[in-house]
Amino acid sequence: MKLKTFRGRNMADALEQVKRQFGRQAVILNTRTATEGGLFGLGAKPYVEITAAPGADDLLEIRRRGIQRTRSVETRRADGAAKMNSPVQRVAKPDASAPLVSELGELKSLVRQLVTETKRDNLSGGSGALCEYYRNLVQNAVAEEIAQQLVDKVRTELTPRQLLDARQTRATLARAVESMLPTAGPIRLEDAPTPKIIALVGPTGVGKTTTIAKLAAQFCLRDHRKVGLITIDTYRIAAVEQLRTYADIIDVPLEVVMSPTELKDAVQRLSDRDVIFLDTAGRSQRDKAKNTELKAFFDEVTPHEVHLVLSSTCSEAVLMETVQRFRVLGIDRLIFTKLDEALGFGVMLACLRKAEVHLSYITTGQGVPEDIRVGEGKVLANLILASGRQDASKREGQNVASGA
Ligand SMILES: Nc1nc2c(ncn2[C@@H]2O[C@H](COP(=O)(O)OP(=O)(O)O)[C@@H](O)[C@H]2O)c(=O)[nH]1
Ligand SMILES: [Mg+2]
Repeated sequence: MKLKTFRGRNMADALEQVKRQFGRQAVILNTRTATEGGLFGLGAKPYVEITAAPGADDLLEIRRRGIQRTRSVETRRADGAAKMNSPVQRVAKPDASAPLVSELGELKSLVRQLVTETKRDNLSGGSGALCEYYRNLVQNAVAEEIAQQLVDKVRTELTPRQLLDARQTRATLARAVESMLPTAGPIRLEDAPTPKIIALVGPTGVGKTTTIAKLAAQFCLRDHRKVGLITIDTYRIAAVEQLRTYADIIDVPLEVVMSPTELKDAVQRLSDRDVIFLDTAGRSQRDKAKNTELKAFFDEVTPHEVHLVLSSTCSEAVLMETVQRFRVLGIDRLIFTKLDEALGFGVMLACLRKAEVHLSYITTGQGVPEDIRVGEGKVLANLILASGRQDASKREGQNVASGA
């Protein structure tokens, strides 16, 4: 039996092709809806694929003529090279029972193939489009059990007919991912007495100082708010100089403090500011003693918000260990940096869910002040659903450009 796959813009188009080639008696064996091209599903073109066989008319015709089939049986040598056996000539008996047996054998193998494909689909999400999105999620470092939960949610929300619509399936999946992401929105100055004190904490080198420079520049230059900076990063001279350079460029006051009492005095001196960003020394997530020391500073001047800065290039295990170590400081928000260097965005989803802390910002490069944006669920969901592992900064750029 000849099987053929037809691809069309939609179901009607693909069916028309089947009818044209195999006639009205064609037997439809499988249909599949998928998409091709586009980024984040934007601009992706859906198509429908139908696998069909010639209909009963063709089979009767084959039987009427009697079959003179030549079959090639391919076997493999031990060295892996393919070897073609001599063709086996088989002449059909005049009563046509041989072709029937042969058709039956082929039907059996076809059913076996369909059963295997169905099993595989069930494991990874069901319909063609969902199955593909499941693979994207897992490739983007989303834990298999979360990916399964997400596709299950989509399957309960949509009817089988709606699941054939790739666009609708993707939009529903994106909403499901978004609903799993706890986000806090940007820093708001209206909900606390001024100056609002925002502390950034986190391991060494994750991008705390750079992120403070980005935030300070945005609040000062874009929002015209009075910004002050304090650093208690006294462990590395270079680190203070780094922040001083940014403070000079943005033209905001910087205070360097060595003790909790000095911190209190510095906040007093900056009491005319709308917002004070507090930079802290990079501490290893394993260095519990230093976190306790930092807590003494925070006990003296309780920050209104403590944002834990995490690098999105880290594994879920490292991120969760960091969250646990810094909990002693009272974490209110998470900031994910270096999305431009991340290999998969799924770890952020797992970390936000497990830590039960809301996301405030994401950063996407070393550029000050432009490479920062509010961590919106929609943006993250698009990144998490994106297919393949393309360059993250390009994907992020796409989102910014599209206003997503
Ligand atoms: N690629 C990339 N690099 C970043 C990002 N944010 C910060 N960095 C770089 O990471 C390095 C450490 O940053 P820094 O702010 O000094 O980290 P800190 O020790 O936590 O204060 C610097 O070279 C920054 O330019 C980001 O979003 N993407
Ligand atoms: Mg620093």
